[in-house]
Amino acid sequence: TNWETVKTYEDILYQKTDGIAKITINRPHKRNAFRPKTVFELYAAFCDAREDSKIGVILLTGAGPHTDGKYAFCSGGDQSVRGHAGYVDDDGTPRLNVLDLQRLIRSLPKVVIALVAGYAIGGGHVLHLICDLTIAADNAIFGQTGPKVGSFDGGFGASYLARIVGQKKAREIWFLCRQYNAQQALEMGLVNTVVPVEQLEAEGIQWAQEILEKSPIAIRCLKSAFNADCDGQAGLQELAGNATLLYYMTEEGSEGKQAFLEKRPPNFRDFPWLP
Ligand code: 2NE
Repeated sequence: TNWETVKTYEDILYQKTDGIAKITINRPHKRNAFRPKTVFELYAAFCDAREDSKIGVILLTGAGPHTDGKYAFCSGGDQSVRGHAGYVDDDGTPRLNVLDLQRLIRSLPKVVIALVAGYAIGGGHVLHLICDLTIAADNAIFGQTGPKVGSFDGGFGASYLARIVGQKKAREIWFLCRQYNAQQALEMGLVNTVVPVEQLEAEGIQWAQEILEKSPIAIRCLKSAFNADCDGQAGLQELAGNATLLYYMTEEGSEGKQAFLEKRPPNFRDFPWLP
């Protein structure tokens, strides 16, 4: 694939090819753990991909293998910069800014596919979880560690996990902090498919290309509909935003604006009150 670098960052790689953006967490020496800076960079790249109307699918992955031969998607928050009230960057401010990133990935109206090779652990597990689809390599390992390392994600990390794998399994995952292999993840419905690690990116591109053949508005309405079921008023806002978008695209919606600009009363009389 002919990947073009969009912008150079310190902790991530950001590339695009025809219709597809690829965002790679690039801290393999830390199993791709994120610090606040990593998350700010991820957020910026996701915003760029969201704003680019040529991009329909975003692949999120981790750089690897590391020099020790091991792979990681992401091992969660970088515990070495975890301070008194959150993860601390050079400015000394404690943060949990990965929560902003989770909401962005979930709400942006394009398809986000996690490509997981090796560890998706802790906050890294939650990141794959909130992506629309997950393709796992056969060496993928999934799990939460919060109760072991003094943390927890009671947001999407708990409730959305339970929507996906069921209450019993979600409680097992969090309460016991075990690790699960790719086959077990597939059986739980935690991932969409499992492929040999060397095929992971090719499979992601194949899925992306199939999606790119489909109708962008149908896909964005479906994503917001799936979200609305779990996301309360924020979910309804997304769904309703799509209704507004479609309304703006009608002559009827346009008549209101046109009348205002022409300083005349709107004429909606010709538009039908459909059954
Ligand atoms: C991922 C895992 C299971 C891999 O184990 P292994 O044995 O393959 O590698 P190792 O030796 O543990 O790790 C390799 C290097 O990466 C660093 C390690 O410290 C080690 O560094 P060196 O000793 O070579 O210098 N590393 C790995 N993960 C790191 C991390 N998260 N932070 C900083 N350095 C890390 C194993 O490494 C592991 O269990 N990692 C920790 C997983 C974890 O507990 N993550 C945090 C969960 S909490 C969280 O993410 C979170 C949240 O709960 C709520 C909101 C936001 C975030």
